[in-house]
Amino acid sequence: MELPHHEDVSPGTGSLPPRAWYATSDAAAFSLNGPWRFRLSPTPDAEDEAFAADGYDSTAWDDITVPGHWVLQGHGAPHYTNQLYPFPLDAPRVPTENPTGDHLHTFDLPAAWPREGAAVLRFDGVDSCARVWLNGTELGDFKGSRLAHEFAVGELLRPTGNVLAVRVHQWSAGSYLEDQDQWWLPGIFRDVTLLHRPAGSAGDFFVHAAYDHRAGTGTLRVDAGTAGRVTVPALGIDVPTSRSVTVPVEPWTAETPRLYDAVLATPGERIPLRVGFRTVAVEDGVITVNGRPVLFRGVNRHEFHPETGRALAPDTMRADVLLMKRHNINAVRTSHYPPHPAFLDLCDELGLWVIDECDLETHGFQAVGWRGNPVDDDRWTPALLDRAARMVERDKNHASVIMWSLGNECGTGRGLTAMADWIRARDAGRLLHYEGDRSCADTDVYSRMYADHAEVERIGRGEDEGPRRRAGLPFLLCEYAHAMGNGPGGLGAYQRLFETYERLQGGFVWEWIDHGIAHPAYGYAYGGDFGEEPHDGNFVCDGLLFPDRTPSPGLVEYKKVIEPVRIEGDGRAGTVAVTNLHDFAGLAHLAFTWSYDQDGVPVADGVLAVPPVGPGGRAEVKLPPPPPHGPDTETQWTVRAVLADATAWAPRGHVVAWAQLPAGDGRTRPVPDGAAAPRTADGHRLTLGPAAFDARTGDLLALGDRAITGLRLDVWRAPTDNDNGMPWRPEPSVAARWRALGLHRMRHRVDAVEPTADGLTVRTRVAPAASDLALRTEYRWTSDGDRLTLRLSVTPEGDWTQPLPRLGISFGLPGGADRVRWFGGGPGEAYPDTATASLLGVWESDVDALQTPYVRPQENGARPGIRWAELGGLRIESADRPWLTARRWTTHQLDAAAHRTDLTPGDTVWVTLDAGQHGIGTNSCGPGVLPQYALHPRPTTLRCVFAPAGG
Ligand code: IPT
Repeated sequence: MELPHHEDVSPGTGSLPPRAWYATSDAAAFSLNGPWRFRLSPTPDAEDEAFAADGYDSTAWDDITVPGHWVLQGHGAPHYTNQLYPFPLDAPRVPTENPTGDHLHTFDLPAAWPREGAAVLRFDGVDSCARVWLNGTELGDFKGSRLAHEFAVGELLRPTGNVLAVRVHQWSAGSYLEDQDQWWLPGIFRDVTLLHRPAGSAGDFFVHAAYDHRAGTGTLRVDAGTAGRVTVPALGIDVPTSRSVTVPVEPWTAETPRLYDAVLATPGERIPLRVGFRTVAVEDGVITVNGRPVLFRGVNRHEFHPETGRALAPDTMRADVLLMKRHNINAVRTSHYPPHPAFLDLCDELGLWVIDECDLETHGFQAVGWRGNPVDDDRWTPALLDRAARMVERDKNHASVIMWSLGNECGTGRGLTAMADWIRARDAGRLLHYEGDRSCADTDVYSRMYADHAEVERIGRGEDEGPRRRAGLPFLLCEYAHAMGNGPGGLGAYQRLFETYERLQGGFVWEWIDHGIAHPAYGYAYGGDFGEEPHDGNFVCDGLLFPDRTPSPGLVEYKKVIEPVRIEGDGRAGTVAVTNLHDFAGLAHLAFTWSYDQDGVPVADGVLAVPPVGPGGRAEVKLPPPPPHGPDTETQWTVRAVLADATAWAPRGHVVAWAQLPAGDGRTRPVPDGAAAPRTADGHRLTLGPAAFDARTGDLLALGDRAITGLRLDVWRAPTDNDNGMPWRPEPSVAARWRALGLHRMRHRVDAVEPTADGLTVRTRVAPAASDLALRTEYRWTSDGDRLTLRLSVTPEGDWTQPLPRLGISFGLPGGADRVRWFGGGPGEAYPDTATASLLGVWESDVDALQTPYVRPQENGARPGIRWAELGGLRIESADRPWLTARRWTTHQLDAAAHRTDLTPGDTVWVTLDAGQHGIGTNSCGPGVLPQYALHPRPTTLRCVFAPAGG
């Protein structure tokens, strides 16, 4: 049986060979983006091809916006799976139920369109395959969703009334090669453009621009399909194509993205080029650029927008690059397909190292032991080679692209080797990456995903076992630190390894942005929210940005951890050491400032003169003498490295790096003690200074005129995605172990309520059902008459083997609270292993703004190191620097919620003050909490002083 084109393994028919992509030239171009006519059919055969003929009446059809996905424009629905194919594995066949979108566009040529010359029609991205007709003539068909495809159309064009018809199938043989962890989103989702190709136009061209760091020279050679001249005015270059020329230049690096404007002029076309000179190599087992080792502070970027899916406006691409640069990110892996080419122009211009990855993933074959994997089946090799060539030819002229990646999660096979061989023969100037083959037979780097800290350290030391070839290769983590929900934790520990071992050249956090789809009922939808089966839930929301591109606390933490300048020192001695962690840049673009803070409030500031420090260098400088301060004042220096002048990516004053150095003696204020004696008032009410208690239960009822409810020991948190771990792993996650233990439903038995001469002591035994484990808890209340002091002590009983989610007290403020002020860490949330970016100061927020809007609700919003906090008419002080959270719902409501919209504020604000929080880790796809951040039950005390606010 002959298979229809969409089910055959071939990459397609009728299209032109791939060539370099460029945004503009002086040849005419005409965008066909805009409103098109659209008809959706449930199967490929439900409608015939008559729509492609001239004069077809499409008045009964709908409008659709191109570029776009039909499932995000009211036709059908998105479907999310991670590894699983959402259809039976029977390659290359796909289901008969195969949503098929017929697209029609009628257009007139612009008046200025040249009468002579050829023209091509370019599709920059169609998911998953297309068959194309112009004016009733079939041009051909293609697969390879995130790659450009061109057709020659010159002789078919007419001045007016051109009819472009495109039939797109959601599923095709190509879908087997596109099993990336993302929404399945069919449609013409990138630009459609008509390009005039005048006689003597350039054809394909390859800009080779190398840098010799010893000589300080660049060597330029442009090979072009049509001979012409290359000029670089700033360098005085004017040479024919194919001729090498060597001149002194400033090199291109991601830190110093020097581009030279150039022109490639052939008899028929002038193409503006932006040339960056740089040389990428592996020398002595280390990746170098321009002779220096580089450290990747990277992210994996999928193309995503919550309303338009993978159809991104130019502003969105720019926003991504600006956000990356402002967060100290210097590298991006285009997981797992070549991005819109305009994104790479931005990487060249603003400076990011790019691993350009081919549109290839066959992960779902893992479910059948990789049986039938297309990358190990010669019938598929032409399709793989087509994809490799379309990536390399399209993107080869970008200085930012320093590595080609064969794809992601394809297992191993001959097809991958064929791709690698082809790429090496075509472009010797870049390195080859592929994570899936541990032998590294085809690659220049040893790449892994989610390896834990201990293994990465062994690799760094060269103590890992493995094939010989691999032992000599540089190492990178193409994915690590899974940014799903609250987290990732443990970033700092990775960074220390990267900075310690030369072989470890950094990594790429998984991933840049949550793929939550804007949804009227849920806020943001994730897998399953469209009723689709099978699906992988909120595993699609694992980014450093929320879907609306606001940075999550994870991004703020990452920015701090990967600072390109390290500021350390001794605040008491007044010395500061500045280490330049750039690979190429000095520090001349930075200004250093200091402020001197008393109890979190800056009282003096100034500029710190830092001498020139080259990459890798270090300088010591002195701080000024500190201003005087009274006793019991907490003092510190805050030193910042800020942009001395505006750059292309951030304004002057933008903070690049900072540190806080304690300046005082570390003493804390004495805890006020009991002058007041308890008195029994009406029957069951007992007063102690400003507080009222229930004399029978020991419950705190009020402080002054402020009612308080339910104050008691609390160990539960709404499990995070990282607590929940990886659903496909057999061993239970920490959250599963917590629930099995019953930590989410602890029982509180009151053993004693004892008024004493100077206060009130309440003893309880807090324990889960069906277990003999317990936390013996003593609440010791005293008062100096104005303030109420709690000394909480907790003693574990029994053989505890699991960590606790948290350990502290929680209480309700009926009637609510709005503003919150605190002296402690801020402004955003922090947990034990995500607290690097927490800045000690006096902060202010409202309760709603304390919540971190994770797409799937979970524990969030803790502020660390609380010295004092004021909210709801209360002032709370603590010498033990607890963690503070405050929310308009209970932890149990938070735990039960599946979407943000499930959380409805009540009239009580629930406050928790924790002596300890369990770390976060990154176990949603990676290692769990490092031992030093685990909260193991042990005798614990927490002292808190409560007073009416303002009192
Ligand atoms: C890895 C994938 O490469 C990536 O696409 C994404 O799915 C990520 O995990 C998790 O979000 S594969 C995984 C099995 C390690």
